[in-house]
Amino acid sequence: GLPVEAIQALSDEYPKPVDVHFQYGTAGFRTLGALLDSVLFRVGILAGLRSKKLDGKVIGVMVTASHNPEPDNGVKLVDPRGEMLESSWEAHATTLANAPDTPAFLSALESLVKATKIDLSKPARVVYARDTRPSGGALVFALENGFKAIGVEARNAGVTTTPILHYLVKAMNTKGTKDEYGDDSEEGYMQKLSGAFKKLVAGKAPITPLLIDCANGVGALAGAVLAEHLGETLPIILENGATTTPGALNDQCGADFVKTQQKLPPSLLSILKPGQRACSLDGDADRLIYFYLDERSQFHMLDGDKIAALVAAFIVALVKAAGLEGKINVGVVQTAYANGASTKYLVERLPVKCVPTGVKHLHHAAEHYDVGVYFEANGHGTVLFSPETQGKLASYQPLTPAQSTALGHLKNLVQLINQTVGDALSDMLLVEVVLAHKSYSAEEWDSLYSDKPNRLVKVVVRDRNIFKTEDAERRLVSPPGLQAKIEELVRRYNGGRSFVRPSGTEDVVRVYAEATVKAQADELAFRVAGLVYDETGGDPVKRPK
Ligand code: G16
Repeated sequence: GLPVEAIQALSDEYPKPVDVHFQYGTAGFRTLGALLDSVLFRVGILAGLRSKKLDGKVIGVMVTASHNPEPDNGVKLVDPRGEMLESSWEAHATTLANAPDTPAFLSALESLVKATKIDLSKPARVVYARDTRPSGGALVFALENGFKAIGVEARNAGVTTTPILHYLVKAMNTKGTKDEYGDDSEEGYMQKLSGAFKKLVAGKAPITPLLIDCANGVGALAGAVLAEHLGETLPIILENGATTTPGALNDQCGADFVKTQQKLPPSLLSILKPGQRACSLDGDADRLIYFYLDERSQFHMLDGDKIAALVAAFIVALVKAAGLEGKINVGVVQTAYANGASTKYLVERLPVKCVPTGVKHLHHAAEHYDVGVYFEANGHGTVLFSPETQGKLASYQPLTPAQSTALGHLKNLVQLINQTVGDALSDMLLVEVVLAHKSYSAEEWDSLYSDKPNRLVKVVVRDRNIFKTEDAERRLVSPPGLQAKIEELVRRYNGGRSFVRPSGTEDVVRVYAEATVKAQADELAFRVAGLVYDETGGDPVKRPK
């Protein structure tokens, strides 16, 4: 049975805050760090049970709130292959987190063990890490007490990026098998990525320095180690690396700032030179947005859609050059946030699918292709090579030296790309490889297609849960009547498109709008936000900025 006494004694130290409802959503549990102690303790136990359920396979636990403000924090579980927690367990996580007191928590645990038929005599193994948030240390302590309560063999991966934690989970679970993913250490990750990168750019012209905005987060630490491994092959300039300055994380910098504000982080104003390539990471380094200033010092952003277009076209060309056309099919997965111009560019070349926001949706859809390229417009994404595709690449006999070269590149891409989850550092190296192969400047890459002007705003509403969507979040079904009003408005704008969805990570509703002209996109977004506000407004209310 469960170690009831051990759990009881520790659980009483972590009472659930009253009047708070926790939900395991798109990005795990996420809210103010100060509210999360009990959740972390309980997640420690849950992770142990998940591992026992999977016969002692290693489960990952990441403590982060990624792109959200510094006072927020969160926790997400990683399944044995380095992927997001299986969705049926999200509900179990939510149930455990909301048990009002220790007896209720214990009985929820008993039900879980029974319902999912967990053999408690199995071992439990977990690897865990956190980002640089000030609340992280105390939350990890609560997590560790959860491990103690249920008897987990736990490995502390310290302060590191979300994608590195995912890598570690997969590496630990494949260690010593024929599918070994890499050495199960941060050093192993760095060597795998930098080794593949060096092979892929060998013989290409020297690469000019790349500036990285680290969002004052954990990407600065990992970025510094990666820069050392890359040396001269990719000169890196790290900016916004103030990981210990209170309030600095994601503030006026980072991938989410650049994407939503569509402007340069002010801290880079006097640093970035026209023509120079730069990119921003987010708070846990799983998102990536590129940008540059043109000769007139005008800002241009290259978001997740532009990355998908660049990378998908490159892989299609390599597959063809290797003589594998028709044998390996490449497809792309996007969400409703994908810029209309990117979707148009892609559907003319490849199969494209649209799914709801959240990496797990994109990841699963991408698994249906031989090579699945998935990116959210916000810069979160990766490329998946199916096991069959990897088998084909391994056994294929090229007929010409040119085919052999292309095949080699494809095999190295499999090593370079973090296939467990979107990874800003791995994606950055991928972009740099394509640019080096095509001798593209940021400006040339940007010219693949022109983004349609767009605007993203948020509306604080009393209850975001009344907003329900369908058709991959492109249409609202609730509150009733609102969708018709939105469509009525959209029709009045040239090239107009707009949709509304509740955020999965913040207490807000998001409104996205596109139009042929920027001022019209802005106006459409504000008017739709106005509709949302009128429908649901009340206190607490902030007019959208
Ligand atoms: C998380 C998810 C992303 C998703 C984003 C959406 O990002 O991992 O897949 O796009 O949330 O946020 P919202 O639902 O608030 O619009 P991250 O980078 O915060 O982990």
